[in-house]
Amino acid sequence: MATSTRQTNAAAEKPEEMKKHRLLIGGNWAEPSTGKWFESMNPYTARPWALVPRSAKEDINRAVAAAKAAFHDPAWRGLTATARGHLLRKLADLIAADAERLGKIESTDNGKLIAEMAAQVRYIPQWFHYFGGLADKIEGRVIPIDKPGVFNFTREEPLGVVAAITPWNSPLLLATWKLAPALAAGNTVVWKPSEFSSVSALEFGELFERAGFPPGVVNIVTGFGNEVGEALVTHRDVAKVAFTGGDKTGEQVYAMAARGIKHVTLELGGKSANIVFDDAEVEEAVKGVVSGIFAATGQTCIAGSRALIHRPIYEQFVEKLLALAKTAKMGNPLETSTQVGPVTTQPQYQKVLDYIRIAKEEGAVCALGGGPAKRPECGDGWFVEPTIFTGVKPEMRIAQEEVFGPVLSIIPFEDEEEAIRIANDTMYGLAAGVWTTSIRRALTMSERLAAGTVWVNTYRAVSYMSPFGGYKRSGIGRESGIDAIREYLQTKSVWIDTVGKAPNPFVMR
Ligand code: TXE
Repeated sequence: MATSTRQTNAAAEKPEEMKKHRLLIGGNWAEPSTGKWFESMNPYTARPWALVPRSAKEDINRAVAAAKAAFHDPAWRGLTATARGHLLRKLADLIAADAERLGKIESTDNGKLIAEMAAQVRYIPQWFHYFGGLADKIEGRVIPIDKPGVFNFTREEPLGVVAAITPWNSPLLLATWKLAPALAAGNTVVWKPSEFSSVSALEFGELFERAGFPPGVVNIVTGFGNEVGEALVTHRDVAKVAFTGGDKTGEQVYAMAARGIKHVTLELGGKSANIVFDDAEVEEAVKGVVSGIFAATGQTCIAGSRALIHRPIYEQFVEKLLALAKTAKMGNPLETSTQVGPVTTQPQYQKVLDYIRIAKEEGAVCALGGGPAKRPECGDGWFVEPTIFTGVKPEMRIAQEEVFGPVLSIIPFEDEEEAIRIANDTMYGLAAGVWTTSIRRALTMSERLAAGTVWVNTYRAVSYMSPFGGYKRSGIGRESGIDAIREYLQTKSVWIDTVGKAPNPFVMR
């Protein structure tokens, strides 16, 4: 049962029982050089529940040095690709065995539903199996070179030390999208999880050692973006930055990485349109729109935060949508019956409420919710009522900017042309949904939508097999799928003379 008062809700965690975590550097569990820890908050109780090391540049330096040493160490560099793949698959098995515990930690740390976090952690092993399987299929080519007396071939080589910087919304899943291909390709990693949800990363760290990864291949350093994130991105021995987070931070990370001419992948969120046509299966589309924005409390990069509804079904659709959204059960994310949990962080909670105020000031009509959730089952937690705005104009801030919370903007459209124009008219391009029974429409829309993922008659589906990433300001590069491994490789061209006769040394061969 959900707790019913603020007092009982908070009493779930006792500060004196908080676990004091350590950093993973070079295979050792280390204290931060600062000698300081910070509290990780449970969004449901709004109370601290664990202590996370507050690292500094010195710790990043130690971690990058360990990763660099491991990269060159024969214990890792000398492994056959098959042996490397085997380690990844061993890790996958360990994660599967530990999934329940890790899912519970994630849910406690970021407030997302146990139903979702447990399912995510159970699914994570697939990435390690898939990329583990790819490790020994990274092949170069023999080039039928146009010059006689020369043999030319390519080698696909790892980049070196990869910085993985991850956010708080799906901590282990989003890290996995980076770690699995990075390790399969033979890189080493320094992982900096979000300061708002570091606990699962530190617990996950133990599994690398148990799987048999050599020390230093994966290092985990916790702390704040400006204190350790920047030190990591700008470290001269980091070859690549793989980042998921907000677009403003992504812009800074990109600029910092550019100064060091580093490889970069960025996944930066979006303002995805969920487009419903009058020929859609309406009941399914209603569920799809609800799942697009209220699942995970809207805190997903792919949130369908704009519902574009075809004019002929507009009134009927909005009525059904409101009726379903009203039934959402809020409360303790650790209860399997809960459907909408708290917002993960206090600043994010404030940001969501600010956007609700802005939408009202802009003249949008609040048809549902519109403020903090005061329900008894929400206790002290950072809960926001599932909120739906109608009367939204495409140019309003609420229709252009990423809220990252349970706030939906509904916009009507007249025809396909207008739907495309509105859907594509934001600076983002991560995902889009289309609800229609017309195959022609499904194909046309999927071609014309400027988004890295288009779902037709479904929403929020991802897989280790399918590329994921953004158009426009939603990011650079792709995660998952066979080509993702290329984001962690570089190509070397090797030329071998086969005739043993030096050509004219004063001209290019
Ligand atoms: O993310 P940040 P925040 C969006 C969402 C949210 C907004 C802000 O709209 O409201 O971003 O969230 C690290 N150098 N998304 O502030 O800042 C930071 O420590 C290097 C979308 O939590 O992007 C964390 O590990 N690193 C998103 C990571 O960057 C820095 C998921 C992400 O934090 C840094 C989360 C710096 N200068 C938020 N500053 C998605 N794409 O799914 C911070 N970091």
